[in-house]
Amino acid sequence: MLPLASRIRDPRLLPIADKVLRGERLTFEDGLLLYETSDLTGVGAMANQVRTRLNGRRAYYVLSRRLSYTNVCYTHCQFCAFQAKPGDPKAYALSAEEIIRELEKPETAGVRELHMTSGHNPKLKVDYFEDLFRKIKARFPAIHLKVFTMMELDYYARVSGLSTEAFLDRCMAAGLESCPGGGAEIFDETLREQICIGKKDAQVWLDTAALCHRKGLPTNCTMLYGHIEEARHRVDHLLRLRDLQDRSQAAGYEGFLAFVPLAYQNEDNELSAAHTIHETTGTQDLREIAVARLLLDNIPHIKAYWVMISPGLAQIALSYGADDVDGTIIAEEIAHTAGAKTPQGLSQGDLERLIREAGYEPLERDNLYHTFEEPATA
Ligand code: V47
Repeated sequence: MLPLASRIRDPRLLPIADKVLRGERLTFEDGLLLYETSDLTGVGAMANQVRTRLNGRRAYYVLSRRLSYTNVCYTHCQFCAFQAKPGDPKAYALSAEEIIRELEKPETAGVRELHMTSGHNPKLKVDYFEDLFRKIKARFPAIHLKVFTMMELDYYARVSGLSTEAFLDRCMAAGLESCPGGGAEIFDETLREQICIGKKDAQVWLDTAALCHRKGLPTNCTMLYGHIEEARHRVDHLLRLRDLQDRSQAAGYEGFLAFVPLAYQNEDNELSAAHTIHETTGTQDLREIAVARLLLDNIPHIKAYWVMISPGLAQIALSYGADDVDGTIIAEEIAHTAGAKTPQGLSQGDLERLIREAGYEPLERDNLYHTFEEPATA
């Protein structure tokens, strides 16, 4: 392979390339330059260097099912097209029995990860979740329960009259095994007041993630980009995640497993009605993946979330720092109500073909990145 420096066109990137080769940590200013430079292929080459060091030619995916138990939400996120207020004809909350029936459908056979996030619905309290998790685990013991954004944990603990720790203890005893990374949006407090009115501040998200890590519950992390934020907000967001991961790992916990950049979907939501916000472009999406791989030196996996950036771009993202394409998903709603044009799910065969054709080795994983020798019988 050509030396890294020969693939860099913007000379300002050369000191960053030296740091990348030496495995040195990048700074806030480095992050700004990675966003500012027009040399995207140079940024991608550096990210690919790190990706190869950490994950070789491996590209992970999981047989997963996405499900939202309610769309009723008392917070007011301007970017969200999924939420419904009580009394809205489209408002719903699923019972445990309805969720089990959904999971019994043939298309869900073989699924290893159930990823559930939803609105903030004050009618759902800790006993609802305990009952739901126990019933799912009794019927499908092999399914890993990945549930609650950090904001949901904080909210559902409060409406249950419990501390977040007590709420987590009860949910973990009932079967909760990890948490997805949603709800982080963008940490900058001024922006949060504009895009997620009524949502708790960034520190609540970070403190709740730290608590999950201390309790041995792995989580993912995300960043919503491509709306009204600027490069400095994104660098700030990524470095706050890196700081927390440092603290979790220093204390001996696994912490964040994966970072997922979430490309803003701009239809049917108040944020895009109030501002002119274009769909994110391919270069913007690739740059997010690459910058994340370079700045988040302590988070093992970076996901190319095909639902929001398209399966085709997810293939290319594998050479820009990503090592995971998320999963089969089956029935995605949050991005699709906000205009995503991608399929609602992909088959295991589709994911393997996408990965192989991009030149990588597809590896089916479980939620904790253990892999399987034999393909699962779906
Ligand atoms: O929490 C809401 C965001 C999240 C929009 O952890 C939007 O493995 C873009 O968290 N445009 C849900 N984003 C998705 C999510 C996720 C996805 C894939 C993998 C993982 C993981 C987590 O999507 C929400 C919110 O932060 N969101 N509306 C929108 N219009």
